[in-house]
Amino acid sequence: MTVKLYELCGADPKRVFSPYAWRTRMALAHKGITPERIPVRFIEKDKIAFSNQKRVPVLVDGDKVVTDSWAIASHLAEAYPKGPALFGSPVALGTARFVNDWANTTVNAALFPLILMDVFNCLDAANQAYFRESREKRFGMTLEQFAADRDKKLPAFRAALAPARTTLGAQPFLAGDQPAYADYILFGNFMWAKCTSPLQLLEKDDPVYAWRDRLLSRFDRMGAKAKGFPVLSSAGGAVPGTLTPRKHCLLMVNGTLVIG
Ligand SMILES: N[C@@H](CCC(=O)N[C@@H](CS)C(=O)NCC(=O)O)C(=O)O
Repeated sequence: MTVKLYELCGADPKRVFSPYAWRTRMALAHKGITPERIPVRFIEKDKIAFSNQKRVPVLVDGDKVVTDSWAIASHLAEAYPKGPALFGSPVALGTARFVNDWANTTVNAALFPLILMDVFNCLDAANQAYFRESREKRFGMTLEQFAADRDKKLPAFRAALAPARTTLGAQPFLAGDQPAYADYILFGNFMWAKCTSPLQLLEKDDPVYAWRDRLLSRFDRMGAKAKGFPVLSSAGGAVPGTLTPRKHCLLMVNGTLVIG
């Protein structure tokens, strides 16, 4: 039976960037499920109207329609008990829920201003108008005000990752020796950035950087191959956790210095 995944895309339907949909993509890959993928732009609500709500990801699994990335992960864990576990135990599920809430609040809040204008620039004019109106209403300020001085906000984003950094200094994945849904949660946030923004979020000696590389190379390099911007070592087909020797140049993008 075909599993269908509705996920958010930019002007280019190949640029799929929702952090929540990325969590679901990784969870499906973890379970060895290759979904039929349906790209949905912000204003294409008609495509997901059958789900009785307005957000992606939406998963259609047989006659079941599941919305919300956390609910989808819970559904997959229950419906596909065989193979590698997404959570591992009820206790691990409880802890992963904490990671989900941390990523959705602290990490998202620190990351969004850094990539907001890049997300905006990935959209076509009609979707840009929707994005501007809905987000300015949510933020209570213009997009430009929300995204101002992003270079000054980068250290706060890196500081927000301290719990993950400490854990990943002691073990290869948030879930332990092997990745599981807790990892895909935070990784989804990084894919949101990678698919929309050239900003280099992490320093090379950061344990989070090596962890992100390990996940980028997972599932036949699904993350590394996604339409977006290179993060340093994933750009050149590196062995996980190592840097491929390549020439880098410094570029100014939207007034920000990035390594290209
Ligand atoms: N709690 C939901 C959040 C889903 C969500 O906010 N998705 C965004 C894309 S990142 C969306 O579909 N937004 C539609 C809109 O803003 O109109 C989940 O975990 O799946």
